[in-house]
Amino acid sequence: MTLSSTEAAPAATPNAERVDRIRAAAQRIRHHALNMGEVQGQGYVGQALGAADMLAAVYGDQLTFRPGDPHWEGRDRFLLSTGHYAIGHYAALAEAGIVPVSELETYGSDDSRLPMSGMSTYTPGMEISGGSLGHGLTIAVGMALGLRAQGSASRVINFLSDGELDEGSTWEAAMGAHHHQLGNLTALVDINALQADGATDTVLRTEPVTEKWEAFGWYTQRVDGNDVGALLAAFDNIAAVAGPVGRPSVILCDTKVGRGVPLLETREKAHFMRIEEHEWQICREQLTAGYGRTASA
Ligand SMILES: Cc1ncc(C[n+]2csc(CCOP(=O)(O)OP(=O)(O)O)c2C)c(N)n1
Ligand SMILES: [Mg+2]
Repeated sequence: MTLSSTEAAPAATPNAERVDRIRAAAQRIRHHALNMGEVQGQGYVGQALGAADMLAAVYGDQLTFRPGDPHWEGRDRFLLSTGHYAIGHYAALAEAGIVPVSELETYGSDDSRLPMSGMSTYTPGMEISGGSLGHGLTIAVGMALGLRAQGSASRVINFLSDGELDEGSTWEAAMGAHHHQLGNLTALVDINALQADGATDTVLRTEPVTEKWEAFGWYTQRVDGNDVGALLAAFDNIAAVAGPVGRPSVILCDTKVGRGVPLLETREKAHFMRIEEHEWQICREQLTAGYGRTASA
């Protein structure tokens, strides 16, 4: 892990039981995502598999919430900017007990509470409708500011993607968060090196991305987003410096699209995957065969 900002000493290594618990949750999130993807035969399955460790760490280790009362005022807020990642978010909401696991099979169907792009009016626990990219962090800044003004101890975590870093509004929000010293705000960026039109570095290069966030005044860490131990350690480092007033924090997470399913890790058209009928079972078997196994390993 690269610890870029200097004010926090690295926290102790997260204990094995905690890491194992979150890794197991991530594995279940991946299985849910495959099952949901099969309902449609296609979709943003690769992103769900890639971000499963981040989502498991957030819901299983970081957020305070009441599963049966998604609007509870004292909850932490998790904002999914990237509406197309909803499949992974629904899997995490099921894992968290906010959405019944049995409902996941309705994903993307007419009248389902789980549309293919995340909608706050449809789904319990979905704080925003984030499909129009570049708005999540702006909303998160407003929420963090509002919560602090109300004297709330709740934090705001915004999940965004590397493609969203192409949006000017993201950087306006980043500047605003630092200006207002939103120590209750964390951005979690999935850097999967991919966008709808191809590789991020060919569409619009965002690197050196760590230095950019640092220059905007954020407490910046960059980790392997498929390494649960590194993710938890990064959150622990934030906890050591966080407060209602202070630097906003960002965890830049390098992930692999399709992580855990070698068949999908090597797909050329990875943004929106078409998966053949006979391949779903292969995907499940590959996932079951070993967490952390990659196409190159
Ligand atoms: C404002 C806006 N512009 C364009 C789109 C179309 N769009 C949908 S997903 C996507 C790719 C965004 O990049 P990223 O989230 O990194 O893609 P992924 O990693 O999921 O392939 C784009 C451009 C959109 N949803 N919103
Ligand atoms: Mg991407």
